[in-house]
Amino acid sequence: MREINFDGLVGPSHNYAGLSFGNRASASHAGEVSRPRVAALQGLGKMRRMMELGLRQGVLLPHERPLTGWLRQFGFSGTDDAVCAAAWRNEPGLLRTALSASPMWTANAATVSPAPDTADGRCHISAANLCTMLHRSIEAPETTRQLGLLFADTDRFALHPALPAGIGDEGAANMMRLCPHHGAPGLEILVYGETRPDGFPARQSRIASAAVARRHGLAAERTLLARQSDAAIQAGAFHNDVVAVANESVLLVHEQAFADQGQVYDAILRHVSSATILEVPASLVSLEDAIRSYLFNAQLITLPEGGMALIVPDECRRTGAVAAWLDAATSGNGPVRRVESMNLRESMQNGGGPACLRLRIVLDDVAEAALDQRFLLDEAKLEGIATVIDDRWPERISPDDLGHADLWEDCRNARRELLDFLGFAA
Ligand code: SUG
Repeated sequence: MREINFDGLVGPSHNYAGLSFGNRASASHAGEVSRPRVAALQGLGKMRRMMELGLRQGVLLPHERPLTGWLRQFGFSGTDDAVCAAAWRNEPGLLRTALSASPMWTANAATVSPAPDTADGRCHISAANLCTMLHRSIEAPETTRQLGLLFADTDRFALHPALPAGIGDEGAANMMRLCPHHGAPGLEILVYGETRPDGFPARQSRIASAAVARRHGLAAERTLLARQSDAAIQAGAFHNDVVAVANESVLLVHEQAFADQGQVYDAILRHVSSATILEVPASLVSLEDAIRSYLFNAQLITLPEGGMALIVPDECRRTGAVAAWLDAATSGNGPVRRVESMNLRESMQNGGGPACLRLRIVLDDVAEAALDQRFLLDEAKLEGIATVIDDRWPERISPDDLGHADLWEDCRNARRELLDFLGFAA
């Protein structure tokens, strides 16, 4: 079995509206000018690199923006442009919400339990409701539609709808899977948080994590519900994947990621006795540096030739303590053979690193063949997507542009052309 990453293609409306309370990057870049074309090409560059490294790569599609149907629920009526114009005049925050390109962060699209972990031997997928942030709560219907196409084969896949709103579920960003190798039954660690009064919100609730485990038919002895530390949430780790990442038998984790760090390590070592836990102490890398650099939002991948690579954002090299830790970690005989830095600055400025941009799925050949192949990439599709981005994605979006009909039209046309190219009717 192997892992396939499905990256969210950065949509043409990518902008900095500061919509995500508790996400420090989103807050600090609010009001800046975004560069959607560069952003999408940066994301595509990561997909290309993964393919060069010998991994299978897929893509999930940008959602319709502005999401006029959603705005109509607030009493705005008329043509699509009239709806957007009235929203901009009366409730600009709603139009900003309806223009968010946040579906790019597909680690939040769903939680995936591969077939070896589940009672019925199918791969189970739960779409996330993302109900804590308004702009992300509008994603689930379109995400569910795309996942329904991708995983249409019900002999291999079971797709569960998003949980009811009010019970925060933010998907795979809050799940880690530890196993001797991808195809073996894994220990699934579902990480939740608890909201403190006056603090940043915890976006994954314990009830949601427990529900996902039940729905997916996970064995109790291979399931751990672990609580995120308050310190991590308050430092800006709004998802667990900002302070920890796992791949097969390796966990890379900050010392202050969990409320009970020992409980997590014991469970891992009980399940995979040969596991390697690379704990980064706060004395070497503070939570602040971890969150600024997004060290733990790396993609830790198994290379086809053996060994693992860590795909980190460029910001890691520019954060002294993190760069030093990376050099030390790769100089010895550890499991991480190499580190590659990627420039994902446009997404990073909204709090989305390499791991946020991908949904990982472990599959065998038969299940892979059962996927809707339109979502899988090859060289020709990469080229074609790059051409559509070059031709159609806006070069820049300033905060005022969000209220202009030209931008709405450009976003609709850009997405339509991409969907046409990939064989999806808009
Ligand atoms: O949900 N940023 C996203 C970043 C998601 C990162 N995902 C993972 N850690 N897996 C969020 O906070 C910013 C949008 C804005 O401010 O316009 C935003 O939604």
